[in-house]
Amino acid sequence: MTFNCANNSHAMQVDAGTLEMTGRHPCYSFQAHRHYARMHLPVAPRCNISCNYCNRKYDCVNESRPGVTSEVLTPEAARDKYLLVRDKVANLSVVGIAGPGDALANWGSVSRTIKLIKEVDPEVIFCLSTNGLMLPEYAREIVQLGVRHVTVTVNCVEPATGSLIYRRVNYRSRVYRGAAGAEILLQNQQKGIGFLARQGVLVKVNIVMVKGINDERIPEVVRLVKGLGAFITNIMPLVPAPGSVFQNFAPTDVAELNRMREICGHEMRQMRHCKQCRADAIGLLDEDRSQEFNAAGKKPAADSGGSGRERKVATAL
Ligand code: CLF
Ligand code: SF4
Repeated sequence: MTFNCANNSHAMQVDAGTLEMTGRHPCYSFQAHRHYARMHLPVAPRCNISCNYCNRKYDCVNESRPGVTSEVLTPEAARDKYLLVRDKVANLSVVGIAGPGDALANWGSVSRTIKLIKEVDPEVIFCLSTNGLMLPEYAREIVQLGVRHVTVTVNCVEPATGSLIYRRVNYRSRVYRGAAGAEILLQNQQKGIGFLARQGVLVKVNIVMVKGINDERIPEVVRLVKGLGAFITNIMPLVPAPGSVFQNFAPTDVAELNRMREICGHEMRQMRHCKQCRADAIGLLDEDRSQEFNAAGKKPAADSGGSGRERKVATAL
């Protein structure tokens, strides 16, 4: 049985099982976010690109508030933490992997984590967040593992704008800078989104709105990813990360953000309830309980000022 997602003129076929999962996914369904909890497992410390809004001392800004750092877990420790949390958090429906680096730059650990958790709980919904660089390599495996919800951050459609956002792209053991790197990244994002959508995966596209950089061209991004079969877009504010290239940029104006969501809402479904959660977030989107489950009861760093308590995250660059 399939469902025709008529909100997108590029109709996509979603099977009934995926649709049922989506009704319990707090990010993909506004209604679900009041009732269903997610937990993030921070098993992905490395990243393969350098975004100008990122400071790699912290979690991936493509999905998280800057200034938030998370512990890193091995796949086995992640499975054990999942079992502990499942017993204590009601309506835990989704296990997401959202950093603290890029999920696909750590695919060995990420895929092992998914397999280990599936062994103990075949019913849980898995969700991944990625910059999309490695999607052409891993999209098939993602589908084979049964992951039906993937977020890709796409900030622009062409390399010239990309060169203002991405400093470096580390791809197949070579470093590409400026527009050359952006071109590889954008092509891989687009290939990956198209492939996943054709396989019935619901792709959420995050877009970080940066005034003077990509803000005027966000409707083009939305049109492009709609054409590729994405399910929903999530236009997020820039929250300038201390120590990043964009640290002195103004935070995205809320009225301008809402106006852009409104404009793009005529094109396709918009997420408006994102909390830019941390890479080890646990609970309802409005009620983070991660500190309760932090290793050995240590208080995790959650400051925005780079106070020196940050954990140094391994990075590929
Ligand atoms: Fe996590 Fe992201 Fe999956 Fe949700 S979060 S990997 S899609 S389960 Fe949700 Fe958090 Fe916003 Fe992300 S509120 S930052 S959109
Ligand atoms: Fe930082 Fe990598 Fe995430 Fe970009 S994709 S915000 S560089 S962790």
